[in-house]
Amino acid sequence: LRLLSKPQFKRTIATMVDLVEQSKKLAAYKAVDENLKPSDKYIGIGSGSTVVYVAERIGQLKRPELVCVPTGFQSKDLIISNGLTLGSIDQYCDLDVAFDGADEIDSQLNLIKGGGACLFQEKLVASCSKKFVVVADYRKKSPEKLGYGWKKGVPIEVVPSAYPKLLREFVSLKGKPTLRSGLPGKAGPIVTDNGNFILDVDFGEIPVEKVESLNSTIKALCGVVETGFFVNMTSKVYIGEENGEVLKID
Ligand code: ABF
Repeated sequence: LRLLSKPQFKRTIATMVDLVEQSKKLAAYKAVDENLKPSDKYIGIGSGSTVVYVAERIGQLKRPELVCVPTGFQSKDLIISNGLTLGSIDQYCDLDVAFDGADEIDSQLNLIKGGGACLFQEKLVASCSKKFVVVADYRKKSPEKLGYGWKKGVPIEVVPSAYPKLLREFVSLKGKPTLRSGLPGKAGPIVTDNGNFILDVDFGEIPVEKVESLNSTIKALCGVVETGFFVNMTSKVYIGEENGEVLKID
């Protein structure tokens, strides 16, 4: 890229961005077309930029009987702006299918999620759903190991008063924890929809076979609300590839 002139560089970056967007859209549309059944009524809608295309596709289907349950503020907006009917997880805790994005996906369909700080509600919605369908672009594949991909570390939602104690415990577990800071111009840590903090803990590369036990160890610590590991929850993954194809894994 460094050998390119400025206009060539700009064009190359624009093409890369287009490619990523195109792959997200293809994955999301295919996931909806193959998984939203005529009998389905209650749908979970996740967060992030790939799920934008899920909501767009569901909106195009003109199915007024569908009730869509969001995983946070952004997905609530998405549901409304696509003309879909909004529900909430405490009203509808038996969902037919839920669609969501991911930060990393391994070969066993374990995920790291939580880059957008909505991991608790995302896990709640996924665990209330008969089918959990993940949509992503090709950059999210981490077949053999998690924790070293697109974003570094594992997001963990914690109760604010417990975070100093948890910082120490994550260091004992050989992690490097960072308290996620607020939005630019906003001092202090980010606060989740549930009033909690997020610790991003870098455990280095986590081999697929160790994900489940590390997740259990973290979940057992007092003060941890949820981890960004999604283990044994995913029914299917749709990945938009660079060549325009969609890889389906189930
Ligand atoms: C949510 O959005 C998060 O759990 C995950 O961090 C992120 C994926 O977003 P995108 O589709 O923009 O990559 O699903």
